[in-house]
Amino acid sequence: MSQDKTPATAPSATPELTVPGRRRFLNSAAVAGLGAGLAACNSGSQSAAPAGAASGAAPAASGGSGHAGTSSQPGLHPKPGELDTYYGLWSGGHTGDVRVLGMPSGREILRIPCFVPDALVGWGITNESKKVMGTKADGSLRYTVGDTHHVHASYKDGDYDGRYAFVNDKINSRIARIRLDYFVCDKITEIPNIQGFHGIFPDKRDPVDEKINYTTRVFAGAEFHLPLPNDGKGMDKPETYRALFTCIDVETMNVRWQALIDGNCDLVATSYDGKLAASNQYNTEGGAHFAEMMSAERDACVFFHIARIEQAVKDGKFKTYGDSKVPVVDCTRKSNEDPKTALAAYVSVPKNPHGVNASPDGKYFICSGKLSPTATVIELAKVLDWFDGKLDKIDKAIVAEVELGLGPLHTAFDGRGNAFTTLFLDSQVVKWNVDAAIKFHGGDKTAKYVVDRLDVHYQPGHLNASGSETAKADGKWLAVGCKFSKDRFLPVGPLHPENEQIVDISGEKMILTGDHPVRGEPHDFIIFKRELLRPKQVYSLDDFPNAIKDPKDGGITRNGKKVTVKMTTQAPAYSLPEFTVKKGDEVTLIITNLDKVEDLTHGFAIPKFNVNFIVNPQETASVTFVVDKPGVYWCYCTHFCHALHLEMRSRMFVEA
Ligand code: RUQ
Ligand code: CUA
Ligand code: CA
Repeated sequence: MSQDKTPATAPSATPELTVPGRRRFLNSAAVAGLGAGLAACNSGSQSAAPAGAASGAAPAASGGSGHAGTSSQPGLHPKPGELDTYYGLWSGGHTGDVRVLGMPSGREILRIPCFVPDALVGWGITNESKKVMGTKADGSLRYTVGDTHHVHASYKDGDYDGRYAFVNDKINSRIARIRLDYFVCDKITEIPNIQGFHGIFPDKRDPVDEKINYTTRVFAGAEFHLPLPNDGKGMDKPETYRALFTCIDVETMNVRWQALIDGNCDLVATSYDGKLAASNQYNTEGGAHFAEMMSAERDACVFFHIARIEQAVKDGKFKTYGDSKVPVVDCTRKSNEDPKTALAAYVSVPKNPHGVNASPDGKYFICSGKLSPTATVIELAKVLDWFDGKLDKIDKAIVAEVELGLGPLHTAFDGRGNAFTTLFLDSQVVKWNVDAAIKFHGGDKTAKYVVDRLDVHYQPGHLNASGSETAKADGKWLAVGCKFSKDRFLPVGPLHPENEQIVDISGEKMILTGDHPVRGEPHDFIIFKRELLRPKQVYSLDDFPNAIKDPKDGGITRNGKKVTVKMTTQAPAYSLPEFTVKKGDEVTLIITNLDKVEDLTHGFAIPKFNVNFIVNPQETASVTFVVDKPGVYWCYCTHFCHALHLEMRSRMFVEA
């Protein structure tokens, strides 16, 4: 069965479109607006002529239509009661959250609110979550919008260690840390001096101390350049705007340092030896307008020598900007021409690259061309050679630059030497062999680097494979985040879900094995073996300094107009069946759930006062609100907990 065909029985919004026509239509729709920015295919291409460019058929595209469509691997559709074998952590985009998916089924298990309030759990309602999110002087939330793009987890010995995940907020330049024992966000840091915080990546070991074989830093790239400081002066001089690359400490979540660069930052990658971090740059032009950002034929991937940068900070060779105390070192081109002292190096990459991904063997970073139909393979040992004065030109670290197809964005790996790159404009994933590409680039024109092509539906952005960002890439499953789902799901009005497609990559050919819709608008994700996490289902009372350990310790205390109400829960009752306060009081309500049973979560809702939150087993949560209207208010449990869940109530009397 062709994956291109809408099944005859399915309703289609555009039944008149023939199959190749539809692909062409989508293609041209996606190209519109990129216009003249697209680089032409300009060197010998290898089965890499863009699909749909002439005939609508993809060359070497047997992956698109030749498969029976059945996977040889077990586990895509677990039977009822069966568990998935992998976790997936998905960014939620401008829903501001992180989603947990079971893989390979693609079933959504949890949403972890980070930057944006969440009504299910009371994120942004409880005092504890507001403290993480950040408040203004009046106690209200500083921000209620977010834009998460990239989720990555902490490492030990080149694999995930199950401690933390990190996610960026592009709108307000914040980074969130998620504890992977409880799947909750526990820290958010706002990064100074930047806008458009996009790429993020943890380091994988220490750049200096060999013994530290785990993540201690996270790096952040900023896309948008700004006047420094951004205080209203120099706004009309975009040529003086600058972007910064930032390093954050993972334990304190404080910003350690920033690096002033030329151009901007897009995605970020880190090396397995901890020595290098890099960011792709699409705007080396420093342009403030669309056309200016596409004027240069080549942009760059900027490499940071972490140990030297941190030595420069220690030596006091830095500046600060405005109110920020964060040390900023100089990583501009002009100040870093001597390799022996350089803090940064700019490797040239064709026109407006996007993703940069580290191969699991630790040897290469691969930059996807976006406006160029190419991927650029950079050998890290050679970058280090340049810093050591052993390589005369930094661009000699480029060991391959090969054509893949139109609109390459991101690359994943199978751990067997193959790379998988999304082609946004071609709506394909191309599987290619890195060693063969290096041979081809080195002059061996018989080297066949394209292994397979697979049509996906439609316009893929990120993709990732199981363990792809670790030394343990296992080459089993690939997920593809398709930005447009078009006709793949029942129509629901103008807003379409995205289409996450699951691909079996265990064999030579890619096999498309599943579609599932996701609520907008995930960007990136990671997939890893379930054994890597040991989540806890019940909190410890001691995790909460304000826990009420015994119902007898509950009750009301008053201090002027400030009233504290403490109660516990044990299904199906609150320890206080009623409590009395006065009009005008500022009430702080603290609830400890004393139930120890897994899955026994209670809610607490108070009508008319915008209070609703949950308390998980052995958790303590609190809210503070002002009671401005006398009357009886039935507080009730919102989270189904017991046969007598509806009876689980309390009364708040507000006296006039
Ligand atoms: S970016 S579609 Cu926000 Cu991750 Cu590449
Ligand atoms: Cu407690 Cu429902
Ligand atoms: Ca550019």
